[in-house]
Amino acid sequence: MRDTILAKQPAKPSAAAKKTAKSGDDTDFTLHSLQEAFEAKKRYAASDAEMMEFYRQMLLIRRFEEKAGQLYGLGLIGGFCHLYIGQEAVAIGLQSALDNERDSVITGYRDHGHMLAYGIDPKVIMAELTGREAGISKGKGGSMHMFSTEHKFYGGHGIVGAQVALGGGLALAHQYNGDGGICLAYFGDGAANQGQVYETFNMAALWKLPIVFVVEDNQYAMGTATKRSSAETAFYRRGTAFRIPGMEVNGMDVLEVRAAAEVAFAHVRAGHGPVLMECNTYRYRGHSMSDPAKYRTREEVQEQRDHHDPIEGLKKTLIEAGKTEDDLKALDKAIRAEVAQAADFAETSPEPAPQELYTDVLVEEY
Ligand SMILES: Cc1ncc(C[n+]2csc(CCOP(=O)(O)OP(=O)(O)O)c2C)c(N)n1
Ligand SMILES: [Mg+2]
Repeated sequence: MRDTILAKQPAKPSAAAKKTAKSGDDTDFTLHSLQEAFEAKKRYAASDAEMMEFYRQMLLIRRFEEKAGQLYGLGLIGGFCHLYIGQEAVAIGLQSALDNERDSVITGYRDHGHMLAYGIDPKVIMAELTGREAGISKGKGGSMHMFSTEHKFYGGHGIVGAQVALGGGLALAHQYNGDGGICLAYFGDGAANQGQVYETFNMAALWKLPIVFVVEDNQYAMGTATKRSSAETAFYRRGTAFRIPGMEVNGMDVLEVRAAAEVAFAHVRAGHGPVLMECNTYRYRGHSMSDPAKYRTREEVQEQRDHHDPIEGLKKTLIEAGKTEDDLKALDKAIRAEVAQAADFAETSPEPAPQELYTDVLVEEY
């Protein structure tokens, strides 16, 4: 994956270096411990029903985001709008392995896909995008600031990297309350260069917090390619100094992401502390709806669509497993109808009353 996008630096120690290191003093032992378990069984052995469900969920994100792009173009969505198209396998692969009763999720502003992956109703997400009262944040958060504490989804954050430190806090709450939950904290390759990320790594490792840090390396931070901004582009290595095991995952393959999730979550649930997972992925659209993406070629994007698309990839596996083009077309039709309904709901719902401006601003009781 990495070679096909942008050349990254050599990541792994040479075989010779590995050979001479004794397990006791091999400083990279911790780093690679989970990767080896994951590579032993790199693709999750999904049942046909599970595969269909992954396909449905990824397609729902794709169609939802396409519709959001259209509504933005029509002026129905204000402010910023960052689409998740291309990255669907990351959220679905990981969140399908969560225990929704106990676990929490936090991410940045590219959040619609994560909410859909969590099973949150597309209608209330779309209504939030269009700033309506029925939106999940009562129409006051918009694309970047959506929350559902009911679903243990803690945003939706516009400050790059802030969700990592907040995720550390969520993990501390899981540990303190002994509720058995883990936190999944997503952030981008650009956010990975933020100082607070490393402060959080340190405390999370020291206190063995139940958290999986997920770097969604979509190759760009706004218009800046990772190799132009990052001294170490193998992001899974970034926890080494804190003895956090790293995992390097093809984020365009939902079954691979799911297999990695199983290994990481088991480690964290067993009380061994955090894991840092790098998912290599690609965003097809610009950084936000206002970005014409002139910093990369059309061919580069097309190459990803043609050869690495997560939905097309799973479609191939499904067809090999006996599904027909017609089965998948019927599913697409149903999803398009669901998304169209969400858009109608969002366009026709009332806006919040003016007095809503003064609610949910300050916490009055603790
Ligand atoms: C603290 C802070 N600095 C800068 C910005 C402006 N900004 C918004 S998104 C972004 C790029 C982040 O890229 P990345 O972490 O790779 O996430 P992606 O957008 O690719 O999902 C920047 C610099 C911000 N919102 N917050
Ligand atoms: Mg990025």
